[in-house]
Amino acid sequence: MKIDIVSVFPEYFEVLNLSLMGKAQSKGLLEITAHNLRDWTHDVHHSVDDTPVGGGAGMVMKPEVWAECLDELLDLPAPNEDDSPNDVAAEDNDSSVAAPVLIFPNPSAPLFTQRDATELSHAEHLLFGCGRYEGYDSRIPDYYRAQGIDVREYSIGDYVLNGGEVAVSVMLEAITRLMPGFMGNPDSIVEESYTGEGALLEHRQYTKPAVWRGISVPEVLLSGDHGKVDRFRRDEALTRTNEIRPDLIEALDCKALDKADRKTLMALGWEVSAAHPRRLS
Ligand code: 6GU
Repeated sequence: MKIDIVSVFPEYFEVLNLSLMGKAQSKGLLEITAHNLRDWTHDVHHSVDDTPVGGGAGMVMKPEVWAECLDELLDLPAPNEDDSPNDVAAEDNDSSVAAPVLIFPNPSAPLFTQRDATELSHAEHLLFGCGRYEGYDSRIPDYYRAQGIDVREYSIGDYVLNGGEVAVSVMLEAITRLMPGFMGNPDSIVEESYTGEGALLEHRQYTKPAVWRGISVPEVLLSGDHGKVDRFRRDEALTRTNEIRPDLIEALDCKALDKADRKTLMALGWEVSAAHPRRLS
């Protein structure tokens, strides 16, 4: 997977040379390049932002600098300035070549989820554009969408960061660990929270010793009865999800629940005979 990142702080992405992400790069699984947006400026101050049209606080990233950069990294011809703005539809849309996905972190965009991470883990080329200041001119994503590029804007949560850099490293970690060959033990991603059909929070984990500072691990985990252990963990996942993220219970497919799941959910106050569980209040 080829990954290009554009930022005014490309040094930030040196963290991607560490740990599993660094290993994946030396194995040739990932090829990450962080570019400095200011390399595409022409003025002495290397300015990338300007005041917002319509007034207001802060600065907005200029479309011209971004476009010079993105045209080059996406291998698109720079348009003729006299082209009608309505003629921007994709010329040859050859979907057989590795189509790049252009991603802009944006706190006002839809949430980035495990589903997005899974989908993007199959892409061959990702290009991230990190905004700073009050954001980027909205015509940038609009323009590249009109060129036939797959453009995504994502937020990573309901809080505000100073720029997209942290969000890009979060998204990249979630995406790349799902690539075949990335993890030493691929089984460890199968059972995790937020994956698979019924997304539940994971059960609690314990290691040895069985009693530590007077606190015992649950007895059933020592029983050696795999059926009982699986059931205990599944019930714990359902119980914890009910407490912490009832929205994930509401999203479950009742048809995918076994008899014991239904019994546990009913005991927790859910009705399970419709398509999705419904809370009995
Ligand atoms: Cl993607 N960007 C910024 N600046 N803040 C955020 C975010 C993104 N997601 C949550 N907060």
